[in-house]
Amino acid sequence: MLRTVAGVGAGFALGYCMPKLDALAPLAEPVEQALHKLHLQFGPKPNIQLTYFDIAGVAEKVRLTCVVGKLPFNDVRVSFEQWPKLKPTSKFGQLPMMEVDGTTVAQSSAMLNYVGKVTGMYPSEPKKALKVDEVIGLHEDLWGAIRPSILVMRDPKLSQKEAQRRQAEMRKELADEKIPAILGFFEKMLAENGTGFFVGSTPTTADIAVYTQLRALQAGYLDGIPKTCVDPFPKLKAFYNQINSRPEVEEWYKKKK
Ligand SMILES: N[C@@H](CCC(=O)N[C@@H](CS)C(=O)NCC(=O)O)C(=O)O
Repeated sequence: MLRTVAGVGAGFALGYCMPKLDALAPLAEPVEQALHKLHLQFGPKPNIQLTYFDIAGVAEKVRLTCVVGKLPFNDVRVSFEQWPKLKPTSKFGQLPMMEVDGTTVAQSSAMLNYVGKVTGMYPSEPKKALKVDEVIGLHEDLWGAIRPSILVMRDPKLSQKEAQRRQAEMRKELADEKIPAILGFFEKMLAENGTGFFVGSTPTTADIAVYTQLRALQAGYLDGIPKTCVDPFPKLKAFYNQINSRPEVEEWYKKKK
């Protein structure tokens, strides 16, 4: 009986408060960011070591979230020559690996979520987090589309010439269809959000993941993918330029690859 009364009371209180909480929603983001900044500045910081090859690859989104979110980390780079010795000691036989206060984890997406939460760049509000995850899922689809065109060159069953022929064929389809289709979806999302960021009005892990991807696409090291592939998407290009010209990002790329 008491439980029923308490349940009805709580339900009523929630029903009464919710519309008012909704009205407070615009304040939530800046307040949350400010609290995170204070916590990062004065609270205990996790001790993070991120180990990866000396390339951008799948770890760059994690590194750059730490950089933009001002979360110190130990940036360990392993050469391809060192790797065969290290591989048997790694968690899943792959890099990156991240050590957080003595605990080692693998999987760059888990690392990105973690540093996003610590820096406040992964929203705690579930609907915003859902949007961030949606963008990150699309960026993973784009990598998934590109990956076979990289792996084909390592297929032991193919001659060098045949691998090159297949890669060129895949890259043409990527450049003409798959990449513009996904970049078009990104463009539409930016237009819908209207702040220059993918979600909310401050950088999230989604922005950083897409930025590092656009950076790789425009670097020109994927044969057959034109460096200009982002140019037909003005909002995406402006988004890229805006992240690219943040002082901490410029500083980072002055020092790193
Ligand atoms: N899903 C993993 C993929 C990790 C992965 O593919 N790592 C590659 C480099 S990007 C690797 O360690 N390759 C060396 C090997 O497998 O021996 C992640 O995102 O962390």
